Amino acid sequence: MDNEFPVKFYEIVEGIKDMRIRGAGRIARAAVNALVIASDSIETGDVDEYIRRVKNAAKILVDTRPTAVSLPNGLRYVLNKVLSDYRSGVSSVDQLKDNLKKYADDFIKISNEAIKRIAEYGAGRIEDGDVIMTHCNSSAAISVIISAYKAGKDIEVYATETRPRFQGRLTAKMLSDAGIDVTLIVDSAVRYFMNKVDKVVVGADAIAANGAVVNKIGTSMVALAAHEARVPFMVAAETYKFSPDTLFGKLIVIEERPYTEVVPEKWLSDKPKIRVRNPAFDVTPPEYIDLIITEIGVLNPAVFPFIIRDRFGVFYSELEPWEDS
Ligand code: RI2
Repeated sequence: MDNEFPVKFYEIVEGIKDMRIRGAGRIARAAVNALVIASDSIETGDVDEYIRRVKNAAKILVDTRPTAVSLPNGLRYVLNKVLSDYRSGVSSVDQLKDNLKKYADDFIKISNEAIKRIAEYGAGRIEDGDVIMTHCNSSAAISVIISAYKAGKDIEVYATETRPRFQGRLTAKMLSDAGIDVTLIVDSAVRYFMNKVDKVVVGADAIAANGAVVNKIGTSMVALAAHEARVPFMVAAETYKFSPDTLFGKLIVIEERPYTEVVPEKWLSDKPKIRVRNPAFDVTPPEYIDLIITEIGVLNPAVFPFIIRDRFGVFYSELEPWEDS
């Protein structure tokens, strides 16, 4: 590993890669924070040099995990604004550093505020007495469930354990710490329990231009079981989970993680005919999704991309600000 940036920067990079820092929203905030650390460490009075090195830091961060679009979107938010300042003639490195820090703070604030709004809007869709199923560990989905509970609704949750990394245990702990009754189930018990469930709420790592949701592996099976049982399936996601690249025909890359997360290396070592695959995410088609709960409102998946495009505007030239133009 090179040492162009401070140790703390690389700790965040490695933390995102090996999932000590995980959850799409948290990854984005951590990456933006790491960009500030890198920016502050650049010792030069030459703005061109500064911009080149900040872009390099963003490139290192964007390569850590390929699927959660919140990560590039957070970096895009900050970097595009800094590049715009640079192009419009800001010629002091210190000024650009200050601006970058401010834009990063803005993004983190937007991100935290979004979760509060989602919690508020989503809780409105949960009724007293509801049994809710969730998959993996999404701060957006959990905020909806806890907010409904705090509003006085008597609810109960089924949480899948979420193989192979068992993020469901985190979810069960977080919800039970909030006072909610939780049943932890193996992923393959989803259909078995679906007839006891009133609503499913999950998070998202990315939402495509057709309204399809990319989330933790197994989500599409939960959606299928919910669809069959006529159980409403809701996704809680900040608008920066929308993948602008998909508007321009690009596909969301599904991360495939090491097989050692599934079986021990030793177990596989004497079985040459066995291959273990470990995709971290899958795609749930919009037909199986009833609602997407965002900070700008509760949306039907079909209209989601249009609203996002109209509201925020997406320009092809701004998609990869870390690349040299
Ligand atoms: P929030 C997670 O990915 C899960 O797939 C979760 O549903 C999604 O991010 C959204 O999480 P991973 O980092 O942003 O565990 O809602 O692979 O917290």
